[in-house]
Amino acid sequence: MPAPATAQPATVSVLGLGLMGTALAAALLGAGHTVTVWNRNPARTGPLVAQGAHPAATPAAAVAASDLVIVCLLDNGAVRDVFDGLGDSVAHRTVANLTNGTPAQARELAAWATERGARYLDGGIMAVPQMIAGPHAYVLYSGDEDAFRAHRSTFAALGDTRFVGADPGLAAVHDVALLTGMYGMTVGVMQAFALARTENIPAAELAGPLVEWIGAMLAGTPEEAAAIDSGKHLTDVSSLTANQAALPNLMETFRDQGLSTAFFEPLRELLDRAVEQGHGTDGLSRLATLLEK
Ligand code: FVH
Repeated sequence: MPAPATAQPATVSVLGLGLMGTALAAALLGAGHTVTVWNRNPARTGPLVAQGAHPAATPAAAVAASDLVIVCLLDNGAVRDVFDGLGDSVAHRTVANLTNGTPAQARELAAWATERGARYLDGGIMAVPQMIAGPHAYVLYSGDEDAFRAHRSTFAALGDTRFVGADPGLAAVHDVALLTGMYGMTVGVMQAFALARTENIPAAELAGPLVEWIGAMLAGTPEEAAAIDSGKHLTDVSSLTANQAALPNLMETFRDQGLSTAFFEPLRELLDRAVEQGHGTDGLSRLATLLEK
């Protein structure tokens, strides 16, 4: 269901004005909403107040000012600290907590909010601050679906809106899964740059080929997903036995160049175990089934 094209002006409070909270508040102001802001260090409210935001002296005052309260703090420990000081101000409000956290934390915060008469949404922001309100930003939401629908046109000021389920933990599950893919890619790319440096190859020279190669490999992700969902890991692309044979060459190269091989160890352990268990002719999708403890 697409979000409404235009939003009625809403009252929104933003708790937390770090890099991301500041971008969220600025986007809401830019969309014409009435925005109240609070930050632990009040100096950070200045630029937003200059853009038309209303400063709140306390989190409770910020919550009292708006129907919708967007929270974006460092972590959910900070959120819990702030929530503990809210008292009854949170009743009848919708709280959208876009702080990065775990599914268990989201469920616990949802229970806390619901007990106090609030509607709770948890969220995962799939963007860096500079992307907020741009075409590639989106935010995952889970929790109270009626609250999501009621405020969806306001959320649309931040980026695309994606509701992933009524279980408040689901946005965090999706968020953590997507971040896991990102960190895997980022760490791999940094390893590639580290290797290039040992031969004085400028990082810039490797950037284009990395984008081209990783992009080509990522294009196979839907096939990998279909293999995992169906349990049919047989492939004519690249067997685990072939990957197991190639990995020592990568590790030896890093060793020879004076670099750590730690990055490769988890992959080596998985490949060895997969082949040992008789999955040598399977594709890499098999590895996703071998992580359960
Ligand atoms: N920045 C990004 O690219 C990513 C994109 C994806 C989503 N993440 C998550 O967003 C949360 C906030 O990230 P941030 O980049 O805004 O972080 P900071 O700039 O470091 O700002 C942190 C704010 O949290 C406040 N804060 C910290 N501890 C407490 C506390 N105990 N009580 C109250 N507020 C607290 C801090 O306040 P202050 O230091 O200015 O007083 C900032 O407002 C985060 O979950 C990312 O994972 C961002």
